[in-house]
Amino acid sequence: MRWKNRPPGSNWGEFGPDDQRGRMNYVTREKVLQGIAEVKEGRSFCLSLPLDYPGGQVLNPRRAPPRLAATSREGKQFFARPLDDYNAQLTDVICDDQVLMALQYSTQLDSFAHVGGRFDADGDGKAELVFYNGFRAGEDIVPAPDKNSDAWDRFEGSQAKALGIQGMAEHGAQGRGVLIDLHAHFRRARHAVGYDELMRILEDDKVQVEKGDMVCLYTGFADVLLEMAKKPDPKLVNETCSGLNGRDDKLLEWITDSGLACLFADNYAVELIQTALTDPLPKKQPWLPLHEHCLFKNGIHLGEMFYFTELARWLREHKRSRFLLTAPPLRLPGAVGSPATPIATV
Ligand code: UVW
Repeated sequence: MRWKNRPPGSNWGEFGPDDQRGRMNYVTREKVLQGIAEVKEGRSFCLSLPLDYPGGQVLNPRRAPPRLAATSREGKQFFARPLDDYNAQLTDVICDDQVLMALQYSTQLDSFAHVGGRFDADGDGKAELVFYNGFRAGEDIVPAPDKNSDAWDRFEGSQAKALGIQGMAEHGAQGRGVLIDLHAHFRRARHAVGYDELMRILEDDKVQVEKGDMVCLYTGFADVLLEMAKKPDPKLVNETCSGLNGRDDKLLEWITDSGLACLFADNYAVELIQTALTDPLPKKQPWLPLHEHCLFKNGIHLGEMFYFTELARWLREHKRSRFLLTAPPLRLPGAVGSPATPIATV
């Protein structure tokens, strides 16, 4: 066993001592069939923003937008390159390119390596840096050596040897999606939605969440980003739209008890971030309590900055909330997060 103590409110060990799939284990063949049973019209919706949104680095100063560049060979750019440059008999014209981008810049999925906690898992009286199911920082989630330069690759070589995002890709990340339309209730008010309000919304909108469902929250935040056309207003992004209240223990308990498999939103962090990183705090606590509950304690993948607008409108018009959801990340070994272009099919 990797741990003697598990954090309160966690499910470590539920799927075995070495499990790295978490609640995706609930997305079984039966759940895929339930998702497929929701396909009645053959209509699909792209649930991704253009991956060069939000624009700039206002939302997160660590995460830079994508930079595209052509590949090259022998000093020649391989973009609109006619191959008769190499062989007079060849008629092909070739483009290919590469990208430099933060993997969690835009529409994205978080692996369980994204957020861990300082917790005494081995029972020696000292808290260590651990992740879901007791995987360790330093051994399993390994920072890069420091090259001491100002270049983008200063910390090249960081690696999630365990819990990387490729596990979700290997699962397939397909099942039954359920959309909860927070925007219909709160419009663009900045509001941290707690358990009582969420239960009222589920009842009013006749939405049922069952074990193994992939739950999606439409808040309208991605619409605000699109309207700002890649020049996000730093004040507005912190003053608009709803998110879950990660400090509401009843809400966290519901996430556990509902059996939901993963939680995706069109806002920045699924939960509403309630304090700045450096705000003084009265006691030790997580900065991102819903991330802690989902990624660290219970193996529930999060997805952020999805694009749900057209799907949400269609579902409301057709008095539906369920659909087939296909939301794989990149199968990129060792990565913590991944851009995504998920699809809903109704
Ligand atoms: C942060 O670091 C705020 O993470 P996320 O993008 O998952 O909200």
